[in-house]
Amino acid sequence: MKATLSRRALLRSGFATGVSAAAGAALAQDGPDPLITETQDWAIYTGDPVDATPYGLPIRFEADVIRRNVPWLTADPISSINFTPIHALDGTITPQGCAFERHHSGAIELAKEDYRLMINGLVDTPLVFTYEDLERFPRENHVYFCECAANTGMEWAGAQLNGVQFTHGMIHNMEYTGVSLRTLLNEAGLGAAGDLSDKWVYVEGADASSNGRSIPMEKALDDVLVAFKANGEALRKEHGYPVRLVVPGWEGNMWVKWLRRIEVTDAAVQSREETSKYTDVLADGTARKWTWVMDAKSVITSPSPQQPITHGNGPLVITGLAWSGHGKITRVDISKDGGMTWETARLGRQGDTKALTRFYLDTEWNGEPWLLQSRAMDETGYVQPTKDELREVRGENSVYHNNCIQTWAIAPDGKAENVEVS
Ligand SMILES: Nc1nc2c(c(=O)[nH]1)N[C@H]1C(S)=C(S)[C@@H](COP(=O)(O)O)O[C@H]1N2
Ligand SMILES: [Mo]
Repeated sequence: MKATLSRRALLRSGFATGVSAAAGAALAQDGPDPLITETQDWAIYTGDPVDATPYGLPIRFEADVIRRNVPWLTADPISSINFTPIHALDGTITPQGCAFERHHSGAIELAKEDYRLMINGLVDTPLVFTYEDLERFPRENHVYFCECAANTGMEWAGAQLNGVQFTHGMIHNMEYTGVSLRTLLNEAGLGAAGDLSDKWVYVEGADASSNGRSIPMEKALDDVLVAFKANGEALRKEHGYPVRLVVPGWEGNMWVKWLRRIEVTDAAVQSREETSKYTDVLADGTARKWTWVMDAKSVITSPSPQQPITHGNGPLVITGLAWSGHGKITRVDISKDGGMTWETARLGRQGDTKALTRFYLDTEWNGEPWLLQSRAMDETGYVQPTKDELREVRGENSVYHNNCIQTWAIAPDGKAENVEVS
């Protein structure tokens, strides 16, 4: 009770939220509240014993916070995608259990004992590592976002999917533990490769699709990780157990799961995943390729179509996520009028490089219709483009790399809808 009172006092002074209206209900204002005046079951009976749940799942009241897919999007759930419920999460870390999955031939089950990683090609000594071998190299910890290049890909021609989970949910952000790829390449020795500036590595997975991709040596020796833990625990099967590649800031397709082979080559392999797929068809029909970096992007996660305003007038927290494959997010602006005027949001925490950054705008809503947008800026000075600006450069044939500003129309009843403004 005391906490409620002091919170109200803070709200009244305008100190906590920067706005004057109170978000709480005045005590005793609407008659007695049984949740305050009556002793509840949970205070009378004991709860679950400690051995009831050896590995915990979210409480049943959160059963809605799950990955979802869009059945018509792909022909078969084996080669498909589901989406992170970003509308319902806060902070920046994505729990593995609801982090989006993208498979080209299903999620395979590969035991640590059966795991082998080969490094071959232009190396001094071709090597094969077991899982245990990998654990004996110096380890690093880094938080990075992984965004599928197709995230927001359905929105090019107009507003399509009515939920931020579906428009922007092909993204997750985890703390990875692993060995730098540089360490493993040096273990095999790169002397045989000669001049490294024009060399590549070709990485492939152990699943039927293999999902092979070519990565320039400069990136391979920079910040790429061979990861075996995410958010402190083993990778989940669907994220590549026991080992996946982490390619910070670059399109999710290059983050090869169930990593089985790394070949040092003197040219890109031009595999399926980097020619017929994951290239961007421009207005004149030609295709851009090697569009590896995910440009700065942001989106408001609440309010949003799956997260309408339900609490009536007064204080409102607008929140969302921003990220850039080029480094740190430095600023996020929010517009309530479809991009005519902007307010600068507060960053939940100074952003990590190539990781999700949470932003908040502590504001007030009194039933006005809004056209809500967010616009991210990164440390290179890049500003997230509008949809029209992006279309001018890219045309409407694209699927991948849509990092445009998203608009939610907020109606007087608090509902939100995916719309487009021009
Ligand atoms: N071996 C393998 N690696 C893969 C894929 C795959 O199908 N097989 N899908 C890729 C794609 S397109 C993306 S976007 C990311 C998705 O990673 P996630 O399933 O952990 O979200 O993994 C990539 N790595
Ligand atoms: Mo992807």
